[in-house]
Amino acid sequence: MDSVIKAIEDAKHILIIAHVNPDADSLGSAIAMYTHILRLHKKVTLFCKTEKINPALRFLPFFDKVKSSLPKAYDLAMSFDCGSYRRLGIEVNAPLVNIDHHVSNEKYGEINLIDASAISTSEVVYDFFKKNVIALNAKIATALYAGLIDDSQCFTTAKTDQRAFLMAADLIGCGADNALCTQMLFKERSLASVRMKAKMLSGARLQCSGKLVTTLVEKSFFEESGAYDVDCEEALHESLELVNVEVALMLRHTKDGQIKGSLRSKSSLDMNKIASVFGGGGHLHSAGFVTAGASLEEIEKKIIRIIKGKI
Ligand SMILES: [Mn+2]
Repeated sequence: MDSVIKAIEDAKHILIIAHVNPDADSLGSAIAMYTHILRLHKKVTLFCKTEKINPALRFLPFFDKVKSSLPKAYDLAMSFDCGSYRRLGIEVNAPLVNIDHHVSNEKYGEINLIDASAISTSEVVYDFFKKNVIALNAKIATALYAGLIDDSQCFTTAKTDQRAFLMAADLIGCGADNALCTQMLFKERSLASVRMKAKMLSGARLQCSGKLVTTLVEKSFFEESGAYDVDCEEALHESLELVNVEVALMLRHTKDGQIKGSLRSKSSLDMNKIASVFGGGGHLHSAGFVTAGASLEEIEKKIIRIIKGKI
């Protein structure tokens, strides 16, 4: 029997974990599994450490069931889209099933279901459901589809392949709501996020003969715009679309006084490798890290030094 199926079968109370500051892939994948476990009439808790989750994700089924406090007891935990143990935001006190697609995954689970070739964690969950002949209802399909279009940026990233489209077609057939997902993830934005984007893009700088674009997000940007952390993503993606740009770097302050770096590329330069210099990781074209003890400008300079001559 599949080891994950057996772990679920043996458990009495399962803790489903999305990573801190969840995106549609992490929360969508977690919700798909949560929905499946509900059907088994097992006790299950949907958990995310972040109290204020990006409201754009409120369309996901069971969004109102996400808890930011832990249950007293659980005997199995499952994490989704968490490349490192730190991303869970908690210490887990039970056997852990780690389901992910980051090439940098630290394999911190008792069971690790990791497919770095998958475009999204929701594809890993989808494959798991298919392999074990688990039926997809409309709620599961919508949650998985949200992860797929978010991580593939609506089928535009380099990793988008036949598998992605076949999965999409099947999910739509199972009742995934494409109009709702695309509306909420790509066509609806707050004024605060637009203001944040304006600040970020007006300060963007070209380096390395115009092949690297860097964006520094000052603390004041958040206070002045009222934007969420996740609202920085769009400007990062758009900066990568600039002509001749091959790598986009965004550096921003986190609430706990650290600096978060996000790297995106359309070249073959390995972003996961660069992020690992700062203790982070991710994928070939997309990676991130959290660091401390230096200014935004100092980290920017260090990355320029690493990248110079390579793109
Ligand atoms: Mn993902």
